[in-house]
Amino acid sequence: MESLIKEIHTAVMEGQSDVVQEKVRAAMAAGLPASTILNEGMIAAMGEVGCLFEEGEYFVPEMLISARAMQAGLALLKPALKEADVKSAGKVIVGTVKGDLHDIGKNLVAMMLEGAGFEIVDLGTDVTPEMFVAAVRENSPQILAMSALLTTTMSSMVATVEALKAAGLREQVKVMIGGAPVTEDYARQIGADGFSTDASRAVSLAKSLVSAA
Ligand code: B1M
Repeated sequence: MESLIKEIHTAVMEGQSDVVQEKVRAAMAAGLPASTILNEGMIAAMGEVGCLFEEGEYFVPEMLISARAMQAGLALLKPALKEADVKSAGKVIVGTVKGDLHDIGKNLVAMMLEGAGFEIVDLGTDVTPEMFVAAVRENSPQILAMSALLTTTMSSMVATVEALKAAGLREQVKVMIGGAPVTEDYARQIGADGFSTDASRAVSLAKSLVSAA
């Protein structure tokens, strides 16, 4: 039993989607709880991937491959997790802002957050402030996470924060932002609650925002 969890852990770290799926199936067939497979196998592995990335041992491609392997396993676990009603770490709306079609970083952030147990509502790319506001109203998330890769689209982040205020929703949701041109100063300027430089740090930020709420 324990060795299956170890094998899932290793396969996620090595980004072997097929092996992750094979071992997750075996672990479920052996009667291991979905929450154990998720927390001790996959989430723990993604946590380690995050540490290795921060230490410069892993780079974006390795992190992406691990995240994909984790998603492959998660797809098999999801029905069982719903049945077991495993507590979500929080709900996060994610999207790339209006006018911006870059989604690789945003997807990586979403995958890492999902790997850490957050429930993700991904609005995709080219998301207008109105679409973000509507999604916050509809889903009542703990966090709204916006990504921008272009200096010309960053202004949509402040427009979204203002739109949240105008809709009376700003106090109900924490706003985190990121993307290559985004800085901590900019986050402060526009009244966001947090900023992170990469997907791994986005997870620690999201956790701290939820626990501070
Ligand atoms: Co574009 N592009 N692009 N592009 N593109 C950049 C961003 C650019 C820097 C290239 C350059 O000129 N050197 C430049 C922007 C310049 C600027 O604004 N200062 C640029 C440009 C100009 C353009 C076009 C305007 C080009 C044109 O058509 N003339 C055009 C715009 C289209 C549009 O969006 N409307 C365009 C188009 C494209 C492609 C479609 C070809 C493609 C995108 C494909 C896709 O995403 N599906 C593309 C690509 C691939 C890039 C580069 C080469 C790579 C971006 C990437 O995916 N990086 C990029 C140059 C570069 O960054 N070196 C470039 C890998 C990814 C993992 O990193 O997205 O930074 P990143 O995400 C990181 C962090 O930023 C952070 O975590 C992630 C993982 O660690 N992060 C967050 C991101 N979001 C976060 C959110 C968070 C927290 C952290 O919390 C919410």
